[in-house]
Amino acid sequence: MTFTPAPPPTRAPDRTDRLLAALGGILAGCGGLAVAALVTVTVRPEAAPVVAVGGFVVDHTPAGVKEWAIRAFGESDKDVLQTGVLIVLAVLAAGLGVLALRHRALALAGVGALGLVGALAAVTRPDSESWTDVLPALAGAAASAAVLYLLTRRLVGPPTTTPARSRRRFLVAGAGTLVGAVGATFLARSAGGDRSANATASRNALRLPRPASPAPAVPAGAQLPVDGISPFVTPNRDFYRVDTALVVPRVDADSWTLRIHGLGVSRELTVTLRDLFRREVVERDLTLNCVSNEVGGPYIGNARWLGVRLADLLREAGVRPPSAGGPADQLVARSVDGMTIGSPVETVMDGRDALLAFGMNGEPLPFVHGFPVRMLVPGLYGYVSACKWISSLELTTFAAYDAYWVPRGWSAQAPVKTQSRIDTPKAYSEPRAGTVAVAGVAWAQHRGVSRVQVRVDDGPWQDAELGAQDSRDTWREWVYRWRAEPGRHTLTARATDGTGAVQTEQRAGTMPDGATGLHSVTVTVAAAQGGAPARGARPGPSSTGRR
Ligand SMILES: Nc1nc2c(c(=O)[nH]1)N[C@H]1C(S)=C(S)[C@@H](COP(=O)(O)O)O[C@H]1N2
Ligand SMILES: [Mo]
Repeated sequence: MTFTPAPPPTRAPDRTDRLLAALGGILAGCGGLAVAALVTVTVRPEAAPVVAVGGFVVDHTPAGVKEWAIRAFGESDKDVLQTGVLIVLAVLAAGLGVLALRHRALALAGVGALGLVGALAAVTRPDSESWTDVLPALAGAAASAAVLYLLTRRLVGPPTTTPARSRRRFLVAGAGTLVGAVGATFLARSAGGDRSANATASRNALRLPRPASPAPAVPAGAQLPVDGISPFVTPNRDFYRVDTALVVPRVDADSWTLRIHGLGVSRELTVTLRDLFRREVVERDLTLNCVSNEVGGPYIGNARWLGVRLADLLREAGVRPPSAGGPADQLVARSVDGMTIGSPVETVMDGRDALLAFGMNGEPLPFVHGFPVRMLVPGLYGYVSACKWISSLELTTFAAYDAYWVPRGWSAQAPVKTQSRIDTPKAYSEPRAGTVAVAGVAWAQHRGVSRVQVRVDDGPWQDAELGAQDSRDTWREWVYRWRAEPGRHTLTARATDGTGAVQTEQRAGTMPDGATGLHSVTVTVAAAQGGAPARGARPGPSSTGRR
């Protein structure tokens, strides 16, 4: 009689195994992302899988959803997006972990598929210039698959070990993975900082040239002495930021060039920053605003810019505007991150101060605002004029080429619409009865603002006092001294531009070429002498105590 061993007892995975397997999937994902981060350091920050997939999502999100996201999340929209990508990834990773319990090969194939998605996203980004952009995602997927394999093998096998022992071994390996992933991520962070050191050093070392054509001093009366009104010049740190860049491009000023080419260019030009510094440098105050700004919204700022006249450079390249027989009617600016922004050649060359700017409020452009050089055209919304991190200018036609936002539903041409905003009092505030300064800003770049009026409830339009006009390319402050009576009141403002056209009260959304309508705020005026808040006061610390 021979002794045959009994078949090994196979243990069906239970709830705890599945939970641990899901955790294992997530740990494998963390390990993969950490390895991807390390490899990213040797490629470029934009090739990081989460960044690349996030960029793909940005480019393919329907316009309506994007507008909603900007409204809901404001300038943190990018963090929200990346967090969203990470959450989706975590859910998929947990699922693959559970799948690996029974169908390990299938789960590993799933990890590979995720790696391919990341790699494809990275290498198809418009700014991708090398196949090496696939490396972070592929290396990450390989690492992730290895971790998943090792962890699940500990969890389900070998059958001779007790469940408690396999789980202990799993947890030890899992903790090791986590420590390794965190360490690798920190390492990648610090090494990544070194990579952009050149750009930072080039910005720190930059000495801006003196303007041959300085901007006149801001007139004394441009800034009204009213509490709560926008500062006439927006400090750089408060200047709004709108762009699609999930990683802020860090361009080395010393190796930056701009190429001017295309239809009707008789002398193609490539200029360096030093070349621009040697040209006639001009300084101008210009107000920039975003087409996505809702009536009363925050996406507008006014700064003192230093740069060169774009029209001069174009003329040097032999470009003629359409009115002088030039064949190109669109100037397409391209940035290092692949953004394309189209402006009418006629507008850029009509004598206004269209700039290639390298200075902002006395310092080199901040990285987020386009260092080393950006474009600005007074009178046009940012998405059709203000290309940051600019790398080339191509002359073409509107018929032949749609810039980035055009197939996404925005107009190819978009001059700024006349608008006014009430900065103070704030909506739902409770000013005291008596004289209340109702004040804000109004803008109609390149046409100027000639009048601002305020209406209280359904009353007549009353003229506001205007701050001094700096230039017709800047916004203008205004104040209306209101004799406020107790109760609930709605204040509305409207501007008239330099051509005499009154801001329309017709409401329109931001899409496709800028919002219209009048900004209103509702306030509740409290009685003058410290008494009870007026009826209708909003529930708040001052009124809840009385109920
Ligand atoms: N490269 C690049 N340039 C860009 C954008 C962008 O997404 N990428 N956004 C444009 C838009 S929509 C606006 S409103 C302005 C905003 O400039 P700011 O961020 O300096 O305020 O930049 C413009 N230039
Ligand atoms: Mo914008």
